[in-house]
Amino acid sequence: MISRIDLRGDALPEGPALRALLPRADFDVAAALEKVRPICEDVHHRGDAALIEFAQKFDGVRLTQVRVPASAIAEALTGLDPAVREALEESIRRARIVHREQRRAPHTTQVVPGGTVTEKWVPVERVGLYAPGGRSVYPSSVIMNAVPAQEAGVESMALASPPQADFGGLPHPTILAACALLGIDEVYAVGGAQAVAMFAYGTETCAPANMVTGPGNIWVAAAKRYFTGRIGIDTEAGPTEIAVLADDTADAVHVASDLISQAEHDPLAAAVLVTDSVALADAVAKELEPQVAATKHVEDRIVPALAGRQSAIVLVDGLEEGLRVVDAYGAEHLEIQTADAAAVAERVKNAGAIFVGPWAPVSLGDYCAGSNHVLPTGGCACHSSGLSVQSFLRGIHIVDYTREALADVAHHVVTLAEAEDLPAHGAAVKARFGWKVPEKK
Ligand code: HSO
Ligand code: ZN
Repeated sequence: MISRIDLRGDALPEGPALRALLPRADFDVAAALEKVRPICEDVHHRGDAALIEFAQKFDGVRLTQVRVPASAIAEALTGLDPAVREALEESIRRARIVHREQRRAPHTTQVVPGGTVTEKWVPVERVGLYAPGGRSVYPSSVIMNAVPAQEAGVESMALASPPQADFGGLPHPTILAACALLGIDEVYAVGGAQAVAMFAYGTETCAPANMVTGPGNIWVAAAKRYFTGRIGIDTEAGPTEIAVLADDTADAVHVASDLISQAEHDPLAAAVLVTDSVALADAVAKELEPQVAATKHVEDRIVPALAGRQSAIVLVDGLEEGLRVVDAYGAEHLEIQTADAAAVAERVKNAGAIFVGPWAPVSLGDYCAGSNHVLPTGGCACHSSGLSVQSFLRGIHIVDYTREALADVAHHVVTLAEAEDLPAHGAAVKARFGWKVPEKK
């Protein structure tokens, strides 16, 4: 069901050449861009009327308004299974514990006597969260997006999720219930690229947002790319990935179940085992069969995900080579199932999140570890981080110099201005000292 890539024997190539040997899904956001452009521009020009038309066309739902009434949100919470409510509340509680500690205090640096630079942190004013519908109804993702934004101090937050024909044209009730638990009362029954456009441009009923976050399909990712530069985004969020770095101390049953757990998301999801143990590789490959047979979502997602070119068991000579492979891959989620797993995790440079040892499966992080599950995919872990309080903050430098401190450095400013052929820059300093460069001290 899963292919093998044997990298044993020869020395591993460097950087991009090593990356090229590793499996990865095609997720062509650029190709989708042309298709979302007219949708986004239609929302720009016709606002709510366009959103209502798209709901009919894409979701098969006849809407009279796009805003979800407060009563529907309250009813969704009343109707929520108490066990699900308790689990969501625990997930929120743990996420708050972690994200609260990510808040940043302003910091002042005394550069010279009389000259300071203070960095203050200001939350983004208004954020639009997207929650997918259809195959992926993830109230946990609402939590993972809302909690860091709230802990960052974002004042205005709205959520959009596709209208569901099965639920009277409202978003999925569990999504609405999660909103109620998080205190989000501005909710729109709008899905896909048009939801991103609604937040980017604003409509008659929805005020424009400064930033849009949240997972979605390729159309949502393409719309985020379309608006990059106009609004902030989290990541484009490609299909889920799990990589497991394991040696012969790992339990094949655990490794197989963790690979399947992320394959369950999407036929394009990636599951990659990197190991120096042929015995473990064989045991995991064997173990996949009964475990896959015993679960749901087999033919539509798990089998295509595990059998796809994005998934593989990668054989390496040893732990050092394994580390080089997982760093080259830069997985969204990386599990370390080796001897001395914590020390091995310390050495990893590229991963969205790292799960250490036998008792930290990725699914714990998906729901209840306190960590965030919105993580960079597609190798973006080499340059980006997962969602955090920091994602919703802007750092602003406040420059404060006295007359003396400016006089002290004025000659350098004037010299650099002349070197860049920008004499007016130098003049702005000279003007403050009778149009002369103050004497060097
Ligand atoms: N593993 C997904 C998040 C998720 N899992 C939501 C379950 N629900 C991407 O990190
Ligand atoms: Zn998951």
